[in-house]
Amino acid sequence: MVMIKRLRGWEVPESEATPESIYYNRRQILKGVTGLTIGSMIVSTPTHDAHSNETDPLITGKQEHPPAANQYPATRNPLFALDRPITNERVAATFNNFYEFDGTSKTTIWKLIEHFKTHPWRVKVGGLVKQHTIYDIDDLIRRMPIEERLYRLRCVEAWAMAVPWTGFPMKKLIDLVQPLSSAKFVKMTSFMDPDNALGQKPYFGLIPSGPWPYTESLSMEEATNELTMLVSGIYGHPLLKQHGAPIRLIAPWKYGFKSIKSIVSIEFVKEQPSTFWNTSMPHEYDLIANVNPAISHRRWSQSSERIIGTNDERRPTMLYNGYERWVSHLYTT
Ligand SMILES: Nc1nc2c(c(=O)[nH]1)N[C@H]1C(S)=C(S)[C@@H](COP(=O)(O)O)O[C@H]1N2
Ligand SMILES: [Mo]
Repeated sequence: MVMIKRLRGWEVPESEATPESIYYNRRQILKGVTGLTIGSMIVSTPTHDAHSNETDPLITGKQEHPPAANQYPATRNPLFALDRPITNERVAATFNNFYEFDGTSKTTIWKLIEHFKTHPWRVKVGGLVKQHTIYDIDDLIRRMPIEERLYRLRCVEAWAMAVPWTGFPMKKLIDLVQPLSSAKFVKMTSFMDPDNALGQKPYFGLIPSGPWPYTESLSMEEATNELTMLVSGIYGHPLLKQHGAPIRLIAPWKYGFKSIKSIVSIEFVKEQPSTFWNTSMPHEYDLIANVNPAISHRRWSQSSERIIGTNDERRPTMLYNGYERWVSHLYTT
């Protein structure tokens, strides 16, 4: 049992899950399949124009019916400046964690995602809240003040990127639906579609998966923090499916796994809910999961991070991923 559990892709750090030799072979394979010069793309200095309003036509994953498509690009909020270059869009779009589609590789998601249906899409808001509502995704985004923000994203596996997200503060939705004072946590749930998302089958080969659907949770204080966004776009256009279309969370001071993709339900609850990671691996992924260089993962250090899209540049990990100013008052340690 323990042996089998140790084999699961998400239980090994990225450096072990994707040894360099395999990584470079994959680059060759990608090159063969698409005809792209992926080698130069991966090591190039990012120069992407975040406001191009166009997705690279060679990247699969475009939504067939992107919601509120004419709202892009949105105005960039200058408050959220980066300390590093924006990651090249192709790098970000071809290196993903999305276990619903493949729990063993990050470089296959963009090729497995075409049959994922993101339209029609509704988001149900319920639980301890005055306005129980089912939003059509197009209506929801049009009702909200969308803006662009440059944020760092740090995966618990110690890779990091920095991208322009488009979305709205989660607080705007919370203000609209009016949670009751008894609501202490927000529980978010992703879609369930094992026919198109093969990772949701109970086993990948012999390796058990789940518990599906993917769920995540924030405290009300975290959910209403200025940084917390519901995101519908990236690089100045609607989200690609591999990034969690049509709507996902971004909480940039927490490890990436908290930023749940392709949300179908937002529920206000009294007790802290269980989550995908905390249920499947309680010893390795805690519920809070704030980025912290001083707290090692059980099997690897978190003191530095690898910047994807560079020639393996490493940077020191920052407490709260550099967002201390916004969130340190929420925590005692
Ligand atoms: N539904 C769902 N959301 C998810 C995941 C997932 O597997 N399923 N992976 C998480 C992890 S581990 C990370 S690091 C980020 C990756 O986001 P990206 O692929 O857009 O970079 O998404 C998070 N959200
Ligand atoms: Mo992650």
